[in-house]
Amino acid sequence: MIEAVIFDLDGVIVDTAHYHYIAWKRLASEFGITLTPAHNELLKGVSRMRSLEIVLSLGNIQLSDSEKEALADKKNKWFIEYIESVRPEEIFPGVKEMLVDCRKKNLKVALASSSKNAPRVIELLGVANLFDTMVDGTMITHTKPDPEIFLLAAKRLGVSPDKCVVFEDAEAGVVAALAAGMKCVGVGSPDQLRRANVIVKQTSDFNLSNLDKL
Ligand code: B16
Ligand code: MG
Repeated sequence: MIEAVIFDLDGVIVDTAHYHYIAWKRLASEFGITLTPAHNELLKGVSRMRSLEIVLSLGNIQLSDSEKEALADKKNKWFIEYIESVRPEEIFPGVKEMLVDCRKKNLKVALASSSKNAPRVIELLGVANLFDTMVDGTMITHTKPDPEIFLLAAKRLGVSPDKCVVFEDAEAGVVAALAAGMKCVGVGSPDQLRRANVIVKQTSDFNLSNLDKL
């Protein structure tokens, strides 16, 4: 029996990927690199520093650790500016209702986002009260595809990993969920998510009555 549902943030609850994309694109352009939506897929779910390394590798650019830190900070400042415009209406259709439904079904609910900015985004969306616990990028050592973030979420909920289902839009996240011994609902395109137990186009397309069939 499934006892807990763990939601990724970016791409599952809200499209912050768009804000990450425009911030990385702005940074990439300073190095003469044209970032495309296909490149952006590689940045989803992975840490800020790993994302920067991927962007720099597109231009074969090698920098020192301190230079990379400065660039990651610069991108993050732009990202923080962009997300301040996030409004509650930006939550994906049906997701707030789904979170409420989880509560009604006595399921525990967690957020597990690699983003260090996740608490601010959740606050701007006005749904913090619908989560039993939130785990973000500041609380972990190894980011997705490592299972650490999901295992920590399960631990904080007091639920064993095999009784958790993860909603994920990124390949790295699907790999992390399965490595944690959890079931995974992939949100988005089958191209990136084929390892998930089931794939839906958008989060609310999944019917919570089917949780135990995964
Ligand atoms: P930050 P998620 C992830 O969020 C994003 O998908 C990924 O693109 C980003 O690099 C990562 O958070 C770190 O974000 O720079 O804000 O700490 O999908 O795990 O909710
Ligand atoms: Mg995501």
